[in-house]
Amino acid sequence: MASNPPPKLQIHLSENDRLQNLKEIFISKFEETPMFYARAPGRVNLIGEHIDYCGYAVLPMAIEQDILAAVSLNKTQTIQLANTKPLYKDFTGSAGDIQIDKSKPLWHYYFLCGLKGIQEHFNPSTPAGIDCVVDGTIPASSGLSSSSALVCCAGLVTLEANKKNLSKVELAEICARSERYIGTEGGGMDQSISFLAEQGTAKLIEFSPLRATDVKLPDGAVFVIANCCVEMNKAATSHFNIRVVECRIAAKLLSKAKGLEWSRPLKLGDVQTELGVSLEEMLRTVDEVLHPETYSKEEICQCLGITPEQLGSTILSENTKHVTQFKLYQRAKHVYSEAARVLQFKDICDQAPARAIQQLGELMKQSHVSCRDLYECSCLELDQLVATCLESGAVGSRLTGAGWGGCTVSMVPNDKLDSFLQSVRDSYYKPDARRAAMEKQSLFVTKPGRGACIFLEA
Ligand code: ADP
Ligand code: NG1
Repeated sequence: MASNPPPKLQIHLSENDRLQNLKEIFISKFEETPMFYARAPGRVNLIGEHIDYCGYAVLPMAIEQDILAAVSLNKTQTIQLANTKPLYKDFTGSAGDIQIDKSKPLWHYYFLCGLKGIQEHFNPSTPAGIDCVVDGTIPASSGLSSSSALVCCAGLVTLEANKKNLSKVELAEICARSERYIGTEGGGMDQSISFLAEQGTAKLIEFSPLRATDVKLPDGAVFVIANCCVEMNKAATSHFNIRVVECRIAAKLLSKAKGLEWSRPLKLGDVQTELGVSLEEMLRTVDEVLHPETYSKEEICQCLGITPEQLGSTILSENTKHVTQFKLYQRAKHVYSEAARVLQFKDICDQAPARAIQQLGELMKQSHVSCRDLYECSCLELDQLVATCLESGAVGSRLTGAGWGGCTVSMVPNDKLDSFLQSVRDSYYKPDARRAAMEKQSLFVTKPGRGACIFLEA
């Protein structure tokens, strides 16, 4: 399945109000009919946070909310982008000269990331000119991967516009790499699930090589997403890349202490693989090698026997060069324990014991505590919302996605769903006018949705 290209589905537009509406906007903008439509979904990560870029498996599912694009080709090799939301301004540029400015994450740069990734893969002598209107329903900067859905949609648009073929796995890998043009050093979970998702099942996503395995979620409970209503744009801040860098440094220190070759690019997952030990053993190694106090740049340089200039040029990224203190012990502890929780979550889903729902809920709770205390990627509002969800009847609740704002995901027994929703509304949304105004699109039940596809008008 995964080696197949994304499906091309014939669709009657009269049966789909959103596509019909997008078609009309496209016609009023470009005075012609779209040739095709592309769709890429957002995702909710059920467990496995901030470990994809360390090489560890994660467990997301696609959501119904997506990025949808109406597309036609032009003969002038121009990229013309418009958006149904006035917040996102029109863009025009040359298909032969793609520029992405890392210092300013404007929306069209995300589109250009996907486009550039596909162009670089095929290196066409005359890249297709593309006219495109984008319509998105994923709350932005909220941990549901609106940015990656946009990058994946743009990648798919560019593939189809240039009449090329790639498998879902190849597309996911290209889009994961090319989203990094925006400046964030993400791991690939979001692009992988956007292409590899299948309706009705969550997926265990593993890397190197990229593969997705079905995870059947237990009957008897549903997953509810709740947005804490604090936005956090990854590319506009350095929070995300600081964590990536802390993990990178921790991997080097652990490798060096264990006598491994540490000077090449290394992930925390590589250290475990090379040592050939269990995750539990890695947690003991962290206790043995790293200290909980923060590390200064000087201490890191001393441990590795490198100069501050070498640290800056080979380990730190552009927007982390200013950082002076690094927490390595806490970050490594989170990564290895979270990686173990993902595997336990999958095992429980596979074996479906009598108390599966309670056991999964417990793992979700532990994951949130680890994100909050060890990885420090939560915020007061997320913690408050997780507590509210648990008090309202969820068996498990945690932040989802990058964090520092955005959404929680909670596991709620079917028979408690109505009272849960009412209680979260009353406690978290209604008392605050801004939250109350956002409640409708902020609190919803979600089911595993399907992956990216092309629509053609029947
Ligand atoms: P997320 O966690 O949702 O991926 P990011 O902060 O990484 O959040 O990316 C959000 C950015 O993605 C927005 O600031 C915007 O530039 C882009 N984006 C999201 N949704 C849309 C949309 N519907 N149309 C255009 N751009 C969008
Ligand atoms: P979101 O939630 O989309 O910002 C980010 C990374 C993921 C992963 C999660 C944390 C990107 C594009 N996405 O997701 O790879 O590391 O944070 O688990 O950087």
